[in-house]
Amino acid sequence: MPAELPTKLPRVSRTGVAPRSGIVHLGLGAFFRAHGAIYIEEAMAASGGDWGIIGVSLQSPRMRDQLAPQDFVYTAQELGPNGETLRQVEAITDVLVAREDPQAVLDAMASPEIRIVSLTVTEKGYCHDPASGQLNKDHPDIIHDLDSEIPVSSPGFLVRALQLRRDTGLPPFTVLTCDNLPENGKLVRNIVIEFANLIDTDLAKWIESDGRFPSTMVDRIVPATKPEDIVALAEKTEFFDAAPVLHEPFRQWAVEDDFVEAYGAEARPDLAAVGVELVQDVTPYEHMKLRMLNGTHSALAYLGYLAGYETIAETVADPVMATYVKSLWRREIIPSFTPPPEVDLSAYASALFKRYANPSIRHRTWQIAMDGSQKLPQRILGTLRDNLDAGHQSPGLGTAIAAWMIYVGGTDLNGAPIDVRDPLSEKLAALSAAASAPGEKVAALLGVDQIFNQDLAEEIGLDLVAAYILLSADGVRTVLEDLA
Ligand code: CS2
Repeated sequence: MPAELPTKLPRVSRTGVAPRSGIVHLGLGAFFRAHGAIYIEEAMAASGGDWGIIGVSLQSPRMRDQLAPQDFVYTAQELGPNGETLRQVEAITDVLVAREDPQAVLDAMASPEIRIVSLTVTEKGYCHDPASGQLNKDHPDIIHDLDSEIPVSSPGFLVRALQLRRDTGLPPFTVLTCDNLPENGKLVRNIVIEFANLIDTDLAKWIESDGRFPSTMVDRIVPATKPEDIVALAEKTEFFDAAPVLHEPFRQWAVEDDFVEAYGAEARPDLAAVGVELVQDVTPYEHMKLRMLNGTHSALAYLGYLAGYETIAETVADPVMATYVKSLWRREIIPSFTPPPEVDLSAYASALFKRYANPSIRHRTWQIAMDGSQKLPQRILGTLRDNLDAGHQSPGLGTAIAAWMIYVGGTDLNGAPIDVRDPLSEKLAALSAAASAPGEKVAALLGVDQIFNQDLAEEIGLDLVAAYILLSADGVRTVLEDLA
């Protein structure tokens, strides 16, 4: 039974004057509202500046409908292991719904006061091929957008809005991607320039010379808000907030300090004043975070789900799973990359374990398991590749991939159906179903070249078949115990 929302209580409301907008944010989900929006609000409080945020939902009107009646303010509930704190976030000034009114979104992005367009559109929102990083020109939204001035995809919105700015003599905005992708700035830059080249080569040249696409590493665990959370918060505050966010205390944001020069000191909020690490090169931070956090998150999501655990905290409360994830860090992930300067990776791993174990954060394995086809390359396959090149095996990561293969087959180890959410879910399920023996299933899934580099697929195939068979026959815990 879904919890009944306390709609009769007074709504949360704005306490001050709304800031003037300087940012358009594409993909206004819980993560950005619990991370970037809070940093930006704090930066405005510390050093001023007009950095209010116009949020854009690309598809659904839900966020706008929830936030508009409360003047776009919402509560951020920080859940520590021993207690919680509440704050009201007032940095969002408006929410637009691209599907309903794409022109309003373009107009906002092309207006002179906007100097940054930030994004959390998830991995699949870039419409690229995860294995190669290139724009996927066969993507239906890209086919549509190349042919129409009114876009539906995020690359389409970025390019068409930049085109409008160029045509009106404005400098470009800085594109600030906040998705968990490796070298995310470079990736979105390539995608935008590739797209622009297909519609207007002069535009592509202008973006290449004047556009700025800093890479970023973002980190904060933000589980999806559930109806029960909304009810519990209302009982505490006696106000109704239709869209609160729940998050852990930890946060980190490393950003390359490379914003559009034409705006001078007005090019970005004073992020350094609020603890954002402004760096020359974010790559080592991204490696660390994507491999150590997101890589193990995905491994625990598939294995934890198949072992019957609902959340990450429940998963790592099982000593077998705890030993598994600690040994993944020590034996397979830490040796695979060069850390950022002065970072102790063992300490980072211990801190991650405590974050996972925080029982107040109910982060579902099923939520993290979503979109695995878009996540595996940067979270797990790169680590595997580097280990193979260094002559090391990665049995723990191999077992995680085998678990993903069972998961996307759509049936758990007890024969129950799994609600698989992934842009390739139909294809993956069909490939798995068409093969009968485990060896054929593994081979068919490894053949999906949007995910797997085929040289790598060949090298890891036999180990994956063994892991797939063992997981299916003995179950997750026995296999992980034997790995220890
Ligand atoms: C998670 C991330 O859902 C997922 O795939 O791994 O959202 C993770 O919680 C964040 O990247 C933490 O910063």
